[in-house]
Amino acid sequence: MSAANNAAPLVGLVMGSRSDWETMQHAASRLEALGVPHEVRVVSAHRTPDVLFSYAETAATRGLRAIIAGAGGAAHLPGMLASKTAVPVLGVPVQSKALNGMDSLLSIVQMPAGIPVATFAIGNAGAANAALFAAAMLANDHPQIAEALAAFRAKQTEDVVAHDDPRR
Ligand code: RP5
Repeated sequence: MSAANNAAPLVGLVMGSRSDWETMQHAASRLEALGVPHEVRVVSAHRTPDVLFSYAETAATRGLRAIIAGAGGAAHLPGMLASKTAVPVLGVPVQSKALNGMDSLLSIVQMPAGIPVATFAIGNAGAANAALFAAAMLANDHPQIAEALAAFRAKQTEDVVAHDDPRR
């Protein structure tokens, strides 16, 4: 277990089903790599609504500063969490089988005015970017996370520059 997971969690990474882990692991691995203390839970809006309420109601007092919520289909988890906590919610639309994640995307992004959910791309890219965004939100108050984020971006740039001929 890494230092990021031993410290009190700053980010809650939740998903509607264990089946979402295949996607949401891409958020977890980024948080891990950046040293962002986080926890991971399955919290279903429709199968465990009481758990959802309790998770959201205790999020701020437990020290969470962001919640990354992934869900697919009629993806009401991020919006319901946001309605029960002032902790910022970052929604990740999981790619559904039936509609390729368009259902998830529209369910999460189309929040009526008043309860915002920051919405990311469908699938793995959205999960990864939600983690990077959460790290950026924390960077001002946590210099080690700021450094890790800067190093990640610098390496990403170097990798592109070092392999700028796609034939090689
Ligand atoms: C949603 O329903 C979950 O977020 C998941 O993406 C989708 C399917 O869930 P399972 O039937 O695989 O548990 O609640």
